[in-house]
Amino acid sequence: MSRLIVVSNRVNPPTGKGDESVGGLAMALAAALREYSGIWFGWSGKTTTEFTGQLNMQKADGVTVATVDLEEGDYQEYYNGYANKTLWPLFHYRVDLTAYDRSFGEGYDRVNRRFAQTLLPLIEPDDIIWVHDYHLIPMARELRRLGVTNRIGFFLHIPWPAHQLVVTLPRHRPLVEALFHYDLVGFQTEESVQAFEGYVFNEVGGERTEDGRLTAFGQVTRAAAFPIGIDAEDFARIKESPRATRVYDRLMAHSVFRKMVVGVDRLDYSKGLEERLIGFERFLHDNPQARREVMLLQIAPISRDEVEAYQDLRGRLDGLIGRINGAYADMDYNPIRYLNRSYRRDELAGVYRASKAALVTPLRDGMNLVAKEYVASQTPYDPGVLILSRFAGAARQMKEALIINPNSPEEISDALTRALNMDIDERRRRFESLMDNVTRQDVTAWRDDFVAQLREPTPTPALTRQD
Ligand code: GDG
Repeated sequence: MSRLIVVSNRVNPPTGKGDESVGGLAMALAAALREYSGIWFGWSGKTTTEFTGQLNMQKADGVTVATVDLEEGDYQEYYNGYANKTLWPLFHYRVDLTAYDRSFGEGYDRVNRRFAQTLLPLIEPDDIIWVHDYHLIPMARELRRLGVTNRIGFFLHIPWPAHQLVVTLPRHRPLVEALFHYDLVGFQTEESVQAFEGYVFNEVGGERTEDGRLTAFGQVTRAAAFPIGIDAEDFARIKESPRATRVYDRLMAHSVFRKMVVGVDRLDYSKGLEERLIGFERFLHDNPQARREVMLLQIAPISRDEVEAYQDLRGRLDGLIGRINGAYADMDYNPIRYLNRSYRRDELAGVYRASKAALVTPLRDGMNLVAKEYVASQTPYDPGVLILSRFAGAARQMKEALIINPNSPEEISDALTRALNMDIDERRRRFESLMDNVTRQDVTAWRDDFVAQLREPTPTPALTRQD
């Protein structure tokens, strides 16, 4: 069987069994690499004064990891710059936060070229290569320039935005053209596939081939939706773990007379944290009886704090939470508990289980795995209720959640009222349907589906999968 090479900006394989600090996606990719005896290649997370292209090879828990250091300027232009100040905001519909700086684009192309050159000696003729996310869109083009003819696939973890947003990028054509060097381009949702096709058909006169592929720029590729999932089996294990149970017991002991609502998000403006807090404030305002009874536990580990927009958001959240707590707290009650730190996955499982409802309210999100983790942590005899933004990719699959528009404080407030008063039969019915989706479309199914389709020598028509 051919080997798999996974390429992603950051490489963080688990250090051994039971490593609960690593995310589910990293665990799943590591498992795939063990199965296909492959390599995981990416940036080491370190910077040096000058790029050397020196490969660091390590074997960690059965996975071969190959990393390379970046130059400080690369880090600023490629990572902090084009990836996090240009593509991330734009692809999340935040044109107002998007930096259109030419040097960022140059740094982005340069780093992709450097990654391709560094990876080249490791590639064997039968390997299949799977590139991840918006940091590395030009990777296949750079590899092709170096003569690589292997099958190369790409998966975008964030949304693909509407045509009119893409064209605000000064060099949007080469970016989209770069995707046509892949054999397979995967998106989270059918909506993203359609947005991508909309650009291809309307902006550059591309067409659909008879076998369902796309042709443009004199090239052919295939685009399809592969909704990502969580490692449901692993979550079933960790939610029963002693640490999860300890956290659950501790929270329950403190909330005998209180109902806890949970939010877990990287501190990112795409996650709708301010809108969520304003919605919660509205809920407290509209429901005097809920004051002292309902509290929001918001876990928000700090993310990308070298980028100004993230520092600004943090400041605004501090102010907002201070205001709400100041208005509604009592001597023995605080409506919002706000934690800027991260927790282990088993601890999160305990937190999710102790929460009567989860607020997952991104303004835009490729998928959102927290929504799925919350469901996976519930028990059938007393499941909590998921409140989910219609703008998360997950909303396409998780139709039995309470779907809301996060821009509306009233909708958030009403959904909370409904969730906290929902009878057990309705909660069970919704939970069973959601859980069925979380277990069936898990991360293993996602990964195997993508890899199988990438391996296929003759393409089949793009799949339409919504459920
Ligand atoms: C991108 C896309 C897409 C959070 N806090 C802690 C912690 N987390 C974990 C969660 C979850 C993960 O981080 C976050 O995943 P999301 O999917 O919610 O969001 P992004 O980080 O923005 O991920 C997104 C995803 O890629 C996958 O394709 O779904 O749309 O934006 O697993 O549990 N994990 C730990 N401690 C924390 O405090 N251990």
